[in-house]
Order: sequence, then structure tokens, then C-alpha cells
Amino acid sequence: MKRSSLMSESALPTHVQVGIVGAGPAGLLLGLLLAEAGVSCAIFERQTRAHVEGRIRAGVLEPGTVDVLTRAGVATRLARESLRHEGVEIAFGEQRLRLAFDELTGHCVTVYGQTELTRDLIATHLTRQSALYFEAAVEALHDLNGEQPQIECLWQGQRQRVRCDFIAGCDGFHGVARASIPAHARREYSTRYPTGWLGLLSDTPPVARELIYARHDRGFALCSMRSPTRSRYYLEVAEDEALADWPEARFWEELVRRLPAEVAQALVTGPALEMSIAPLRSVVSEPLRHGRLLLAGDAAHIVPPTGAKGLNLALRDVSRLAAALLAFFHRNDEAPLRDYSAAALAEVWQAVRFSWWFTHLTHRLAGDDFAARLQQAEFAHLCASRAAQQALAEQYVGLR
Ligand code: FAS
Ligand code: PHB
Repeated sequence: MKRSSLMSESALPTHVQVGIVGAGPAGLLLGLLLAEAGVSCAIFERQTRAHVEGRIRAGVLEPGTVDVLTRAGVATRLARESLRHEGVEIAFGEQRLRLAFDELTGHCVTVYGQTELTRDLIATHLTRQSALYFEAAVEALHDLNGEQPQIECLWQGQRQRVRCDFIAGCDGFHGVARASIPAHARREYSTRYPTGWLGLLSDTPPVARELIYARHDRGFALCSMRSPTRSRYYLEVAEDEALADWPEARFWEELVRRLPAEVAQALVTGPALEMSIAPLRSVVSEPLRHGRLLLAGDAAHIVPPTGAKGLNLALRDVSRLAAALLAFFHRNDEAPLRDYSAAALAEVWQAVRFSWWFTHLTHRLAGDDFAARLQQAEFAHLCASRAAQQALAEQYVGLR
């Protein structure tokens, strides 16, 4: 039985069936799904465990995501501490529309921070004594078109190579995996949103029981949460905005101006535990496979957080990739691996499309008057059409 590599004396393996680059949600879940099925794997993460566990990112899980986490045996705390949300609210100034997910789709979403999920995934790896290496920076991938591609890793001051049957690139948007695919063999599709999200986390009670996506002439605002005592708020800001220009008092003043009056009156402000700015972009890199390298999650695609798709899409990729790798190792069936890229990309583009649409519905972006009128017309259509509400709800909970 492997000793946990989180102890400094562990050495890197010389060979594994699947080498995983990155210990974000994608790499961590993939490692659990493969290891529990008897496939040898190792996860290489360049940051420290504390750094990975300290990231504050997503907050909403689709039913399908909760299912795969439950099957992987990492949903015990989630089941105990998460919040079941049966709807969200969209506000246009003082106009408010609640989308009742349970009524419109028969499903709901789960509010549980990615930070907590990452901690649960790492704790499970620890318990199962996985081959999980922190401060192990993957510097290069070699022989991707051969039968034994290699991961070159800097570990405890030594450059070492690990031979793999397959390499899973789960190293996020700035990782080494996607960049290891020759430019002639891949194509990137991207669009920029001239805006960013300024986020604030506070130990204050959420302003409402469910999330509120607020469109306002001054810009978008989102009221979210992590628990009944911890809130997460976002403001749309210019893409080149400096965090130093946003003392928390200014954040709260601006949030109040963008919310419906009744909601703003209920807002409880407090000290910021964290503030950060994330750019909004959509990027898709095709294909998701090059030789024996397979990409999953942000390593392959980025979506604006508006539709709460990034984390859910990453775990969709992983669920599909794990099944394809198990078909290969358990049944020598190569078809699911051959089909992985096309099948995953079909879902990726649906999530990219929805995130793009929902961002354009709710954000000021370039702020031209024509776009603002279109937004009003779109919102009026939503308010008048149950079919339109159902379509939005189905995409938000991840049914389409
Ligand atoms: P991740 O980026 O989470 O993990 C990749 C891992 O690979 C990291 O730990 C990194 O350190 C490691 N790595 C990179 N290069 C490496 C190398 N060379 N060697 C070894 N390891 C390497 N999604 C939502 O749904 N809602 C949100 O509100 C939301 N907010 C976000 C805010 C920010 C600032 C960011 C960046 C993303 C946000 N996302 C959000 C999207 C986010 O949740 C991602 O979809 C999710 O983290 C994807 O998980 P992974 O694919 O595992 O990638
Ligand atoms: C969050 O709580 O961080 C969150 C929720 C919904 C989103 C984006 C972020 O669409």
C-alpha cells in the first residue's frame, strides 16, 4: 500500500498507468475515480496543499456533479453542510423574477463552496493514501504520441521523469498540458468580455435565501453564499480594474446601489474575509486529446462564472474521461477514449453558449444603449414565457 506522498520522504513512482497533472477539482476527482477502480495513478501539483485548499472560487453544484461526487465517496460533509436551492432570482432594477427550478425542471442545485469540495477531495486522498504530490511542478511532457509518454517533474529539487500509459492534463488554464500540444495540432476559440468580477467573502448572513443575479445600468451584481452565516458577493467591474481601488466600504456602497431597494435594505455588511478580481472570458481548445494526452476541465476550456458552469463542466469532463480510461484498462475497449474529445466538446460548447448568453443578459459589458434595450426585451420575454423560464432553468441546473 502506498504511503501518502504528502509525507516528505515519498519518492515519485517510475511508472503509473495514468499520470495526472494538477490537483484542482478535476485532477483530484479523476485520481479518486481511477484509483478506486484499481488503475494506478499519481497526481502532481505545483502549489502547496495550503495554497490549493485556500482558493476561493465556485459555489454552485449541479445535480449531476453531486451524483458523481457521491459515487466517488466524497460527498459525506457535502450532504451534511450544503444548502439545497430550489430556485434563483433575476432582478432588472426593481423588476424581479424567481425561477423555480424544482417546478420547472424537477431538480434543484446545491450550494457548496469549491474550497470545501477541494478540502474534501484532498482529505479522501489522504485517507486512501493516494499518490498525491504537492510542490511537484510538472515542467514538460514528453513522447505524447508514443506508448509511454513521460511527465517531467521538479520534485524536492530534483528533475525526475515518470513514465505513464496516459497523461491527464488537469492543470487549469495556465498549465503545461494544453501548451504541450503542438500549435498545428490544436485550435483555440475565444472571446473576451470587457469586464471582470470583483468578489467579496464575508461572515455575514446572506441577503436572501437564494441567489440573486441583478442586472443594473451601473453593472451586474450577484448575491451568493457559502452557508447561512457566510456570504459571497460579486460586482461587475472594468476588466482593468485595480483591487486597490476597492476598499470594502466602496464595495458595499456599490452593491447597495445595484440591488432592488427591498433587497438592499436587508443587506448585512461586515469585514471582508477575502476580495479578488477574476477576468471574464470564454476559451475552448480543441481537440481534448493529443496522442496519449487527454485534457479535462479548465486546462481545456474557460467560461465566465455567470452560469456557474466552470467547476461543473470540469467534473463532467472527468466523469466521462474516467469511464473511458476504465474501459481501456478493464476491457481493452478504446472506443470511449477515441470518442472522448468529441463527446466532451459537445457538452462544453453547450455550457459556453449558455454562459455567454446569461452574461449578455445580465451584464453591462460595453454598455451601449441598443444592448440595454435588447436585455430589457429578453427579460420581458422571460417574465412572460414559462417555456423561456424552463429553458433557462434546464440549462442552469445542467439538464441541457
Ligand atoms: P484548476 O485551475 O482549479 O486546477 C488546476 C490545478 O493545476 C491547480 O491547482 C494548479 O496549481 C495546478 N497546476 C497548474 N500548472 C501546473 C503544473 N505545471 N504542474 C503541476 N500542477 C499545475 N467556476 C464556477 O462555476 N463559478 C465561479 O464562481 C467561479 N469562480 C472562479 C474564480 C476564479 C478566480 C477562477 C480562476 C475560476 C473560477 N471558476 C468558477 C472556475 C473554476 O471553479 C474552475 O472551473 C475549476 O477550478 C476547474 O477546476 P480544474 O479544471 O481542476 O482547474
Ligand atoms: C459563487 O457563489 O461563487 C457563485 C455562484 C453562482 C455563480 C458564480 C459564482 O454563477
